[in-house]
This record gives sequence, structure tokens and C-alpha cells, in this order.
Amino acid sequence: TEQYDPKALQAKWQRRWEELDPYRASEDPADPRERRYLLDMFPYPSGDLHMGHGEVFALADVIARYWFQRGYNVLHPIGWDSFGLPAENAAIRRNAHPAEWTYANIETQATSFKRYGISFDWTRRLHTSDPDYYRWNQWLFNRFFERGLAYRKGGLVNWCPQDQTVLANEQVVNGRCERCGAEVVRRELTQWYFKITDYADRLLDDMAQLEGLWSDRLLTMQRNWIGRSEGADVLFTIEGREEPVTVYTTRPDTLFGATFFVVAPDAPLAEEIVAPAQREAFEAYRAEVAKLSDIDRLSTDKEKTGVFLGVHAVNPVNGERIPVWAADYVLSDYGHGAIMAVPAHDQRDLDFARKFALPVRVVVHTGLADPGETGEATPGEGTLVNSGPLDGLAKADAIKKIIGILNDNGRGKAAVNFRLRDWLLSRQRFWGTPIPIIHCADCGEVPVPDDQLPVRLPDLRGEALAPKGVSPLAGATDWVNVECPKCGGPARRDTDTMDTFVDSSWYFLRYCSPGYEDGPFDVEKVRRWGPIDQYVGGIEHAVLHLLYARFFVKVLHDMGMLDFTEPFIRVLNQGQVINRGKAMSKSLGNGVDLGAQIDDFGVDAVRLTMIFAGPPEEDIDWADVSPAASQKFLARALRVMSEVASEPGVSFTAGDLELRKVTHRTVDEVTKLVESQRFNVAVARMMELTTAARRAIDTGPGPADPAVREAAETLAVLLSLVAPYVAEEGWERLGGSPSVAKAGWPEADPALLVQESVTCVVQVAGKVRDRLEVSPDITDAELEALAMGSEKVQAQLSGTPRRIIVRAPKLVNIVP
Ligand code: ANZ
Ligand code: ZN
Repeated sequence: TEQYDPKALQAKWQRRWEELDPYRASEDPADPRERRYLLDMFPYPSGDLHMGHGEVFALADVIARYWFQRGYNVLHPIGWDSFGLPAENAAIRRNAHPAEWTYANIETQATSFKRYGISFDWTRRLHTSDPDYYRWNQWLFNRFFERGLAYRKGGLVNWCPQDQTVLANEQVVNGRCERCGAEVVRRELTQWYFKITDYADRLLDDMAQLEGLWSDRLLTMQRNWIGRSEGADVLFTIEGREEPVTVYTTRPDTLFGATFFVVAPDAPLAEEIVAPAQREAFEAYRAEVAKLSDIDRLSTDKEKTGVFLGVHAVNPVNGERIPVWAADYVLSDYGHGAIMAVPAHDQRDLDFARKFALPVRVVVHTGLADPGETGEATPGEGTLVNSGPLDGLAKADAIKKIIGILNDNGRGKAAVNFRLRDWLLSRQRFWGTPIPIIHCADCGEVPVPDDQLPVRLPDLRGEALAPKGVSPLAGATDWVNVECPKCGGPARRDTDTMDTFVDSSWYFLRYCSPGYEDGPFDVEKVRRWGPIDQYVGGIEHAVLHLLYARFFVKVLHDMGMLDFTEPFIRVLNQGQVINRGKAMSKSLGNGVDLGAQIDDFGVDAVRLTMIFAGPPEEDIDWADVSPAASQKFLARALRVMSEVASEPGVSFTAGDLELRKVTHRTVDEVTKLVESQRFNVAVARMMELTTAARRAIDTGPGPADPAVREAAETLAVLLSLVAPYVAEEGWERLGGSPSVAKAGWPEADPALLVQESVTCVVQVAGKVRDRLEVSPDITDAELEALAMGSEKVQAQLSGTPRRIIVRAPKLVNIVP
């Protein structure tokens, strides 16, 4: 038989797959097959595919290929998330256009995907940087704008002085830019936002549909990100100011324990109420705070800072005067940007009170030591004290009662608050979707009419893209200066581009009708394919991408374009590929190159190693796995498939029963294991089947036994999920045609699934006298009767034994 040569198989089958096109999804409405939509998070073209891609695409492909084998009409598309900063930075370095780098990398990745043998429908390929894709980002922006879901507002934003662009909060890590490490500053800028907060409730409530289908970890991350809390809005008076000030609190029951009041230093209120004597100190403090990110400000181990504003607030329930401070731990854009501070029961307030010698008053008796002395706030349950009408009540009752009192006095009401902020959309960078707005002195913000879309990017390259503090698009004067679409007067285009998360919020809809020209997608086609049955990708997208996509789908649903409200029925988050216990990195020198692994061991061995390494959600330490062992296994499997000596179509029923049972049990188990996404165990079963078939060829009924053919054909189909090249080659050598991808999933014969027998040892006076093949479920009484009926046993006995010890199903010990 021929040797296993991975490179030769790859060349041969890649060519054949191009001809056979076995993974094309059918758009025939009359196609009776059930539809399934499998989606991999599309790649960013940063270079060639890396080990992480190797894992996620191999995993998703197990599911896709299983569905093909089960006879579903499978949609498994691929495209590229091809706008973004790295392309632009590369273009500046090389004095080139970002498109050159981007599309060259896309070609590299496409070639690698083809070699990697992923079952994509290549006809649906899309790139988000193509004008006929980003045109629809602009069209969608216009729809959001019409509905009041896209708006501009001024405010403090995170600004990276190095990349010269705005960053989202989550792109600021320890006060530094996630990308370049520069210290982030806060800047006052007018920016575009999507009003995702309008959908906060639905984003939370609809998670009921995802329960049990998304991991608990993922659901918890989404829930915390949305961060719904319940409490009350309470009105305080500030002495010398007419308008009352509202604070949001989750603990209105502690209102009698408020000993001071804190305003965010960057909130307009602070500036407005600060006493003249304190103004200078306040302004200096505000300037310091402007350098910090929200994450720094909220950090619990950061030393508390603040300044007294020289004014007092009045507690609405007891008329008490409390000092007003500005402190950075209160954020300007959360709640109302001001709080009542209850140091006894809130740790941040207590830390602040101790630093600035402010009073601490316990109003909930918890049985724990006095926070003023220990420095440990007591936020837990207890009984109200020092709280007038609330005294003696438990927390929940006190909250109800105080809200009633506040309502009656017109001093407050129950309130709900969300942590979720509106989605900051504007980026001052080039390589993204131009925001389709024209600014006119007379008409204001005028959307570019739909029939003039796309607003294409101007042709800028190299130096023209270098960061200047304003978007590079502003430098393209011919492009910027236009006529107002409304009044025809002179006007200017918006020069910012959209956050690239816009591109990935709806690409999965575009795949259903790529190239569609009358809208972002063909509503009918999405009705047929959607929602996505299974999404596969990294946990790093647990909040932003998955939340934004859910938001887009809800808006599109409200526009009448979708009949579902959640895009992804199931999500699988694969682990990372690490090396020697650490994430791969240049500085650690522990990087592993996917292409080099493939060159050394072949595609199938690399893919099989990825799948066999462990449960899909767990990290794979490449130092602990052996692609060489995978390669040996594949060679063994191919040899088994090559050595079958019976003819195709032979009836299996006459075959060796023992091997047939192994085959059918393997089918049964692998089916269940794949359905429950325990792919690594499924591979272990395939290995066992290979071993059993090998044994049958060598020391059993031999290669011509029909059961050997049955085992080998089964092996080819099962293996096609993880090792498509070996599976195709084996299938062909077995005489199958045309592609194993369409062979069809085997079915286990229930008659062959009965558990095998167990060998029971029968001892007489401590010596083994017989071995019995018995059912594993045999009872002690049945086994005793069987043992006593044995001729070999009877030959040793001369009368009724003194004792019989039975341990079903393995042992009978007879004491004569
Ligand atoms: C008084 C109080 C007493 C509070 C107590 C807590 C415990 P969540 O659950 O995250 O919504 N808060 C309100 N606005 C804030 C802002 N802009 N910046 C920082 N903190 C703010 O948190 C709500 C609680 O966070 C509110 O309840 C308020 O402190 C604080 F024993 O009010 B609490
Ligand atoms: Zn105008």
C-alpha cells in the first residue's frame, strides 16, 4: 500500500474540491432539506492565519461537516473584517494605500483557508472594506439617524495622543491605549453615538431566549455589561441653588446615613456650584482628573482624592446640612453624576470619609463592628437604626417605605439605572466607513441621500494618513467641500469614519444574499436562513461585538426587515492556543506558526491535534500535544482504509460480529459526542475503531471480511469531520465516490449496540476452575446458578459446598 504523504493528498484533493464544489449552499426554494447556518467570527486580515484561527475554524468545521453528512442544506460562509487601524498604520509606514496591505493579506488568508480544507461556500465571500459592502453601513446609518438612534453630542471622551483618535472605554487598559500603550487623555469632542441605551431593557430581557444555549459565563458577562440596577432617584437641595439636584442610589434605605455629598468633578454641576473661595483648588483638581480613564477612577485600590466645593446640600428627609465635595470616584455620565455618600455602608464612601475626616453614621445594624473604627463598610442586610420612620425595618421593607415617603413629598421616586452607555461611533481615522452626513450652516446635519451612496473614501495614502488630531479625511478638501443636498448651499462632509464594530454587526445577514443591490440584504433570503444556528468565536467578543450585533438585529426587527430578535441561537467560545503555559508572544519567543506546523505535519494532523487536545472551551497548550502522534494515527487509519480486500457494496451482515459491534457502538457514541460538542472524545472513539479494525485485519477474520469494510467506510465518514484529506483519500481507495463530504452519516443498528459480555471467573477452593461469558447485568442468583451448573465446577465438588460467595458479574468463589 501507498505511504501517507500529506502534501500530495492536499494538492490532489484541493484540486478535486474546486471541481466538485461540495460545500455550496443551495438557494433553491424547492430544496426540501432542512437548513442550517453555521458562522465563524470572520477574520481580520492582519497577516497569514495564526494558530488561533487554526483552532476556531477547525472546531466550527467539525459542526459544519457533521451537518453536511446529516443531509442538511448548510450555509457556511467566509468573509473578511477588513477595515481597521493596523492597515492604516502599515500604509503610513510604507507610504502606501491601506487597501494594498489589506487585500494582499486577504489573498494570503484565502489561500491558507483553502489549504486548511475548511468547508466554506466561497461564492458568498465578502470584505467589509469593499464599497459595495460599506455602502450598506451608510444606508443603515441613515435609517438609524431617521429613527433618532444616531445622534451627535459633545462630551469628554478617551483620546489616544499617539494614534490621534478617540477610544471606546473598553479600549483603555490601565489608563493606556490598548493598541499602542500611550497614556490616554480625556478630550472634549462632539461625536456620533448610536443610542443602544434605548434597547437596554430588551437586550437584557431577550437573554431569556439564550438561556441554556449560550454559556453561563457569556450570559453573565452580557448581563454585567448592561448592568441594570434598581433603586431610587432622590432630590437634594443645594444651598443657594434653586433647582434641586437628583442623585441615583441603590440604597434609599440608607438615606439617614448620608453624611456628605459628592459631585463628579467633570460634571457641569460642580463647576456651577463651587464657592468662589474654592474655585482655584477645584479647577486644579479637575485638570488632574481629566488625565484619568474611568477604569482608573473606579479602581478600588486607588487612594481617594477630592476637594470641598464650599457649599452644602440639604437631606430631603431630615433637613440635615451635609458638605458637598468633588471626587473622581463619582463619574459624570453615570446615574446623575452626583451621589449621596453613606460611608457606613459603602466602601468607596468610607475610604473617602476616613481620608478627609468626615463623619460615619451607622443606619443599618448588621451585627458587624463599627465601620468608622474598622474601616470596613457593612453593605449587607440588617435592621434600620437612627432612621426615624424606618427604624426597626429590614432593608427591603425600608426601601419600600422610604420610596413611599419620597413619593408623597415629591422628593423622589423608584428608578432603574443601566451601566450601559451609548455606543460612541466616530473615529478620526481613514480606513473605515465615512459617516454619510453633510454639515450645512443652514440645514444642520443632512444625511447623504440613499441614491448617492456609497460615500466612497477619498484616495489618500502614506503621509496623508498620518495622525494629525483630526481625521485624515479632513485633508481631502475636494472631497470634503460639497453642496448641501437640501438647500444646495456650500457644505462640508463629516470627516469621521465609523467604528469597525458597525461592519461586524450585520455581516452575517449579508452572507444570505451577497451582492444584493436593493438593500443590505434580501429580506426573504434572511427569513429562510436566519437566525444563525451556531456561532463560533472567541470569548473576547463576549460583550462588544455580540451586544452590538444583538442591538442591530433588534433595530432591523423593528424596521420590519427581520422576523427574529436574536441573531445567534448558540454560541461556542473556543479556548486559546497557548505555548508552554503562556499566551504566544514575540517577547516570550514562544510563538508557533500555523503554516510551519502544517508544513511539518500536514493539515489533517494539525486539525486533528486541535480537536483532540481537549474540550473546545479549554485552552490548548501546544507544548502538551503531539501533532507527530496525530500524523502517525492518520497514517494508521489510511492504511486500514487502503487494505480492505472486499468489494464495495458487499453485505455487511455476514461480517465478523465482534468488529461490527465496535463499529456500531462507535457510530452511536460519536453521534452523541458531536451533538454535545465533546469533539475530543469523539476523536478518541475514532482511534479505538481504527485499532479494532487493525486487529481484525491482522489477527482476526482478515481484510476480506465484510465487517472490515464496514469499519473502514465508517471510519472514513467519521474522520471527514476532523481530517478531510485522509478521509477523502481513504474513501476513494474504498471505492466510494464522489466526495466523502456527501457520503451520509452512518446509522447505528440498535441490535448491535447491546453491551458485550463480561468474563466471570469461577474459583473452587481458591483455584480458578472455569471462566463464564455472562451479561454485565446478570444478578447474583443467576450467576450462582450458572456457576453451579458448570461441569468443570461440578467435577471439583463432592457434595453441597459450605459457602458460595458471588460478586456479579466478575467472580464466583466456592468453598467446598
Ligand atoms: C448611596 C449608597 C449607599 C449607595 C450604600 C450604595 C451603597 P450600581 O449598582 O452600579 O448602579 N453611584 C451612583 N451614581 C454614581 C456615579 N455617577 N459614580 C459613582 N458612583 C455612583 O451603583 C449604584 C450606586 O453607586 C449608588 O447607590 C451610588 O451609591 C453609587 F450603602 O447611593 B449608592
Ligand atoms: Zn443646507
